[in-house]
Amino acid sequence: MSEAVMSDTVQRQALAEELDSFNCRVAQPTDGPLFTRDPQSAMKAAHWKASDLERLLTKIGAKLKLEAGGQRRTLRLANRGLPFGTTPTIWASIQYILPGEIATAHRHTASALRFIMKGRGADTIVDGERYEMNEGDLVLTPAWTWHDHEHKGDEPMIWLDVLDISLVRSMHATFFEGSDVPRQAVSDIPDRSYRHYGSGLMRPLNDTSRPALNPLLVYSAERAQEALRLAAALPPDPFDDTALEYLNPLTGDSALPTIGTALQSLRPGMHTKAHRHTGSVVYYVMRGQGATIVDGTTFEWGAGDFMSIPPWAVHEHVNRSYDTPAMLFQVNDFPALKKLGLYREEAA
Ligand code: GTQ
Ligand code: FE2
Repeated sequence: MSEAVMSDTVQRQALAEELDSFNCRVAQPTDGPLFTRDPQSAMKAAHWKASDLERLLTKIGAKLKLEAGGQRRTLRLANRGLPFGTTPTIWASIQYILPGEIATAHRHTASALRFIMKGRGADTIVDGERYEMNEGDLVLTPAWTWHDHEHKGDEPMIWLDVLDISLVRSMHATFFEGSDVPRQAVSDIPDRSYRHYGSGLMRPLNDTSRPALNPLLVYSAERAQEALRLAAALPPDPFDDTALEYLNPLTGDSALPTIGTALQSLRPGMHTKAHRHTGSVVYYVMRGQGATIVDGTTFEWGAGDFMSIPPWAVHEHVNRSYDTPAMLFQVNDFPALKKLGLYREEAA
């Protein structure tokens, strides 16, 4: 058969095979476009109701045992549009720990945080510092820090875990190490970071910390909520009302380099303006009653609910109460996007 009568398909196939043998290719008609005009996220907006989560947590508490090797008992907040993760970058899970249990020591390159939802009497050790975990506290386990948790109280305890696992995975930078001992040794000064940096106002003179690593590991509910209360008396931001970000007190950057954390309050009767931005958000409703409208879908929420907002989805928030503020904790991936020059936002 001469070249001239070869079908286009056969020629194309032959070319593809030749290129492939050199680890090269040209665009094929079956390929999707290289670029889209704006982000086309496969992630779907989602809503988890407190009553469902409570029932499911009790169920996994009865059915799943904690074992050595660094396993945790968690309910992962999944997304129907994604093969993995709560958002394209973040895994959020609810950890359920029973009195007397130990979640044994390990470390990983994924950055992590805990936000305490319910209960008291558990503590966590992070690189030798020990912190009691109480409702509303934010505790960090920056990348590659050792951490373990023990529950010494007498009621089940639950907290939100957030890790940038999807981001770290996409960069093929996953490392994990389990410890030989269930719990780490605690250093002579078990709360050094809080004593030095916890005010958020001062730092040690002649500080020798490496500023890229946040030296502060715990943000108490009391101090964070007092800051929010003060800021909530100011005029509202049109899109977020009052939202304060937890920060690294040495650099003024976000508390973790990739994951953003914020406490938000919506004043009574507030209905924010709609906007959209790159980056994904997971919300936990601490108190109040309201609604979030995401790309035309309305999620009616109450205390204990979770919601997730996909990248570039138009969203607005409503406080349904005319006398009580609503308070929400959010995690997002804005710090990662900003560092890469990918953060954008616009009013709807
Ligand atoms: O508590 O260390 O939900 O390593 C997922 C991975 C919790 C933890 C999670 C973890 C942890
Ligand atoms: Fe962990």
